[in-house]
Amino acid sequence: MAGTFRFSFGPWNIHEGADPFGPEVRKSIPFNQKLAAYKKLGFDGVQFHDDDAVPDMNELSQKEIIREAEALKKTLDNHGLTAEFVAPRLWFDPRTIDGGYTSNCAKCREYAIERSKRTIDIARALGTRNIVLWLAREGTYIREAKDPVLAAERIAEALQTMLDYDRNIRIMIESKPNEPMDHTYIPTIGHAIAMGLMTNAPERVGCLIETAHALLANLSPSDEMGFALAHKKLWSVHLNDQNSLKFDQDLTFGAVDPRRALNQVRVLDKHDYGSSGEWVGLDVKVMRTQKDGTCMKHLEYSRKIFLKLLEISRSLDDSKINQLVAERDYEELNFYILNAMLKG
Ligand code: XUL
Ligand code: MN
Repeated sequence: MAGTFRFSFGPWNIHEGADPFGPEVRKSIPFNQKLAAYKKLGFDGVQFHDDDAVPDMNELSQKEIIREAEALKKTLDNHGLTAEFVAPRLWFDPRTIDGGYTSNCAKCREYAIERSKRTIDIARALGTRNIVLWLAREGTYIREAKDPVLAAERIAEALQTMLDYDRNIRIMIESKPNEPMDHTYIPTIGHAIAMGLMTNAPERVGCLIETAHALLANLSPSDEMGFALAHKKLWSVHLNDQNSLKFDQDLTFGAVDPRRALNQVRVLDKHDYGSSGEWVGLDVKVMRTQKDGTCMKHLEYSRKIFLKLLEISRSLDDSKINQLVAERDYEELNFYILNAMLKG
């Protein structure tokens, strides 16, 4: 019997529509109202940045942070929701202007590490062992600004400090090649997996693959997923879509290239993604043009599209595919897949 999937997203996926060229266009939806929407939209898991869970955490002591996170855990329980992961937001603070773990300033690096430890405290209180690192500013605008060898060593040292701080956590690195930086130090999933090997607990370092981030590196998201699955390192995903090489668009899953989306669903399904508790996470932006009251459809529809593609993938006749592969009739295979999608 084929597996079933459970879905998650982060509260930042329901937002007010500001972009670099204009202000908010929708009213803020209070956090509790967002939580109340999860189940209705078909989601059971919540992804958190540390300060989504504990706002203004830099103003609070470690004890206060843990107390707030424990209160949130009760709220999640009341909603029947599970925390999937917590990620340190290391890109907003003035101390992380030039990076966190790779900053050239020792005091700023220290801040990044301390903040990451608080993220782990929050994760523990929320009942998850998963820490996601999207290393937003660990890179450069000009190459001469940092030493790339030292940068890799500093990221490894930060990972090690986190792994030692709590021997139960595991770290999922979310690679992205650019934005906000010109180049980042962990642009692809191969880099993410290799970073784990620089620690003494590589079995607790895996990855999260985001569709758009793979596309920004001009790579195939389903092949990236396949590579990580072969290494047993695919511990989460951020499904979305992207219309060519530009800023990170976070479009509704499958909106640009449904076949590319089908192949992501297919590789996950065929290789039992989810059977060890992995979530199907979405990281999708609301179109700026959506009005108040219709700003959650991108989540509902991304999930529906995933399930429709799953149905199509499972309807494909594997013996027919194997036969066409054996005959090397890829033109026929191409038509078979497209025909199934266009009927679907
Ligand atoms: C940024 C991105 C983030 C991470 C979580 O491109 O995808 O939302 O997923 O920090
Ligand atoms: Mn993401």
